[in-house]
Amino acid sequence: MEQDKSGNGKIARSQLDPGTDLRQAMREQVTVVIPAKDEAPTLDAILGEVAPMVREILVVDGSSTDGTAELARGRGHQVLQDNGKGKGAAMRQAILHIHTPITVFMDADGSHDARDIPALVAPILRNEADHVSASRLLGGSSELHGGFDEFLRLAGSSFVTACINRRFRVRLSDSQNGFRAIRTEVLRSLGLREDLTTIEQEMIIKTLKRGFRMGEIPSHEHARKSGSSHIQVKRVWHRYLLSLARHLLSKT
Ligand SMILES: Nc1nc2c(ncn2[C@@H]2O[C@H](COP(=O)(O)OP(=O)(O)O)[C@@H](O)[C@H]2O)c(=O)[nH]1
Ligand SMILES: [Mg+2]
Repeated sequence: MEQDKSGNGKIARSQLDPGTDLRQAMREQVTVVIPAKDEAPTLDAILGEVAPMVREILVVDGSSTDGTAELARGRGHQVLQDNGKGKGAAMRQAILHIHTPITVFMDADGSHDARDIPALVAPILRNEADHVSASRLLGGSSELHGGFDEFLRLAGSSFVTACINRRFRVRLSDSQNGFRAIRTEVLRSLGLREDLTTIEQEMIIKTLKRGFRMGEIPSHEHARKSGSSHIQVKRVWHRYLLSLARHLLSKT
């Protein structure tokens, strides 16, 4: 575990071989929130893999028409309907429904590897971090390279990360991944406002601004296993810059 204590937040990097205690603590203390919009082809396998690892799974459905919500309910998981404003709004809606000390956010398209959840949660359980982000830059990505869209995403993400690092004197590598673990009380204290996927950078900025400890672990991002991304980078890139400026400059 490396730690950089030079800024407001500490950077914790860890790759952990989870022991029995960690597995037990996860079954008692972790809720996994999965925002899902038309992800039935991949959701079933994810639920099957994640359910034995954690206390609860909460699926936030984006008015799916492919049976996503029915599938999750059929497996006995709580399903919330989002308000149609976007993934960030869907994640915010889940916050009041979490009853465990640790929350993990994970996508439903097969990009995130459930086997990395223990490593995400471990630094929090060891009290070395309050919020741990999975990094595609440390763990590699099968989605972030190759075309112009990918180039835009990677360049934009790196720019945002560099701004955050400069502002808080930290050394994060990935500011945009949706795969993260956070203490639920910290999550509630952030006062999140973003409706889109801009919520990922908002969560990191507000964590650091409030002096909480930010960590990262390497995690490979797999290619989406079915369907296509809900994000059209060319249409929303300016929202990331506006959100970045707003949260870096504002006092809250
Ligand atoms: N509930 C809900 N989930 C969404 C919405 N938009 C995207 N998602 C989910 O958020 C996750 C990430 O979305 P995705 O399209 O894969 O974005 P990308 O990984 O950045 O290309 C997936 O599980 C989506 O189903 C939305 O408006 N509402
Ligand atoms: Mg995806």
